[in-house]
Amino acid sequence: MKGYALITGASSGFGEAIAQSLAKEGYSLIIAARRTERLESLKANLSHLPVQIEMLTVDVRDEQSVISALASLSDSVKDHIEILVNNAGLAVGRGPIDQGISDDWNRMIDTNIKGLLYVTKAVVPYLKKQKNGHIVNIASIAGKEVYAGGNVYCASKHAVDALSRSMRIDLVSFGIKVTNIAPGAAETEFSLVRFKGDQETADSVYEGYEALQAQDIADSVLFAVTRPAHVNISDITIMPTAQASTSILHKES
Ligand code: NDP
Ligand code: 8X3
Repeated sequence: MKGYALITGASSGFGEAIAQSLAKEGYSLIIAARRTERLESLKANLSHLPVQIEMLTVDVRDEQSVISALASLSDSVKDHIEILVNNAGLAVGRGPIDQGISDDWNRMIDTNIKGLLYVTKAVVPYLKKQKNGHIVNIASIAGKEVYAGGNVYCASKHAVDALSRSMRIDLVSFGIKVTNIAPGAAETEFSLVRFKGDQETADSVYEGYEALQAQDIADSVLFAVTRPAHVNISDITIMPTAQASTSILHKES
């Protein structure tokens, strides 16, 4: 019988699709995000599957709240966490460094880097108990390259990339796999969040080409976590066919 997969940012986009795919694969879930009603609806949608689903309403930026959320789970759940998907994250704003807004920078750094660290630190003790613990970090091609106006978001995802490589070293002796997934442009609520609710600008990001969909990322996660015990997929970079790099996106006019 499969254990639990804890997925942060499961209320939307990649996290929601990853949760659906892992539940269909037979994993029980711990789904985490700030929007409880979204988590409730995801849980209801998966109720036909023979898996357990726990919900954690948590802001990953708040370390104490992360610790309390984990503590609220029963031992029978915590002791069977096999997979952690560090997916919660966001970009806020896009523009030159000297016009950056400190609050936007803090939101990205606190969520994408510090939040990932808080959740990882809280969950690793349980993964160590497993023979097949696995951490999947959702980074970005913005963690491999930089692009105009991407400065702090790119820096935060470069940090995720570095943490994936560091975790692999720190956890290798415990048999814990670490997979870094670096998607390119994918159509989720990401751009709506980045452009602070400006739907028109968000929609324009995905016009003129076929963007990745959340399910494409979920398929990558599923592939990584279903390899044999001796195989670790270290890194997956996945882009739309129309994208060659962070800055080169072939759009039909
Ligand atoms: P969405 O905006 O659709 O989803 C983001 C998720 O993160 C939501 O579930 C949100 O939940 C959660 N989240 C954000 N802040 C917090 C927080 N402080 N505490 C807990 N949860 C939080 O975007 P995506 O699905 O596209 O993004 C998922 C990840 O993929 C992010 O790390 C993003 O950087 C990365 N990524 C996205 C790409 C894209 O083009 N879409 C490409 C490459 C990487 P809630 O608001 O309910 O808390
Ligand atoms: C999101 C992809 O290119 O908008 O991580 O930074 S990009």
